[in-house]
Amino acid sequence: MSTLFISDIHLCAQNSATTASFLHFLRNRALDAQALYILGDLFETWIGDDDPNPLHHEISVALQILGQRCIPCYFIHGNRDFLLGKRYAITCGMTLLSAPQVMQLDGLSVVILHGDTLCTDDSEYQNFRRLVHQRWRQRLFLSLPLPLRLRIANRMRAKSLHVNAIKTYDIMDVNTQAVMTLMAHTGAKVMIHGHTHLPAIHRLPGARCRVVLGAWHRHGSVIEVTATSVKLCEFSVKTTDYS
Ligand code: LP5
Ligand code: MN
Repeated sequence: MSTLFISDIHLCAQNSATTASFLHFLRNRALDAQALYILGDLFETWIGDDDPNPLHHEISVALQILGQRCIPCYFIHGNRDFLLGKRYAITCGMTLLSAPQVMQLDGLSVVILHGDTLCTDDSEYQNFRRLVHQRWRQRLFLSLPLPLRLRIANRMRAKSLHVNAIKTYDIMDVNTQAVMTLMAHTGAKVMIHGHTHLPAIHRLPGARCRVVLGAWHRHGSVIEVTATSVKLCEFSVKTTDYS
């Protein structure tokens, strides 16, 4: 039995191939898992649990199947869906976790997080993150009419795409010192995160490693942890054949 980790699926109504692939994953591969951890950016954007988007209902119904099979599902917020709240999590049967979260898997100490907080060289983003994580701003935003919230989110996405095109990859990747500090602080042997869309297994000093999930664009990405291994797997989003 394995514990599965995924992130950065970026579900949205416009990308039906990714939705189909994710539903296939939930109805097949995930049913053999011991637990499923979603490490943020499940959705392209989240503007409130009261958004009547039919995709949200479709995904919650599919996630409920895990609960019915006694497969726990956990969710850590990403930078796109940090407003996903308890109300939606309950309809999915997901447990919301704060990050970073340290867990023991068959005696292996693992720290999990979305990954955006490790990108400390991107000071512009970290400032933006601090602002939008203020509770009062979030409450104010969530009290606005849905069409206005959607317009603001679209403006933010457009601005983000624009500034990301100018930023270097180095700035948008994780900061090595931030990684080492968190590993030392938590005592974890393995770190699992997403966000950077740069799937890889990075060996670190002291027999430790950092495993990075990919985004579900052309390929799906999943990390499987068993009692004996930590594997990063990619599969075609169209056929969902595992490799
Ligand atoms: O998301 P991605 O991969 O493109 O880039 C991220 C960082 N960008 C973001 C912004 C999100 O994409 C926007 C999400 C909208 C969520 C829903 C609305 C919630 C509103 C809540 C209000 C309380 O996270 C990007 C990083 C990149 O990852 C790599 O790490 O670089 O960071 C930025 O783009 C931040 C910019 O550097 C500065 C922020 C510009 C936003 C200005 C907003 C103006 C909108 C005005 C509306 C009135
Ligand atoms: Mn992200």
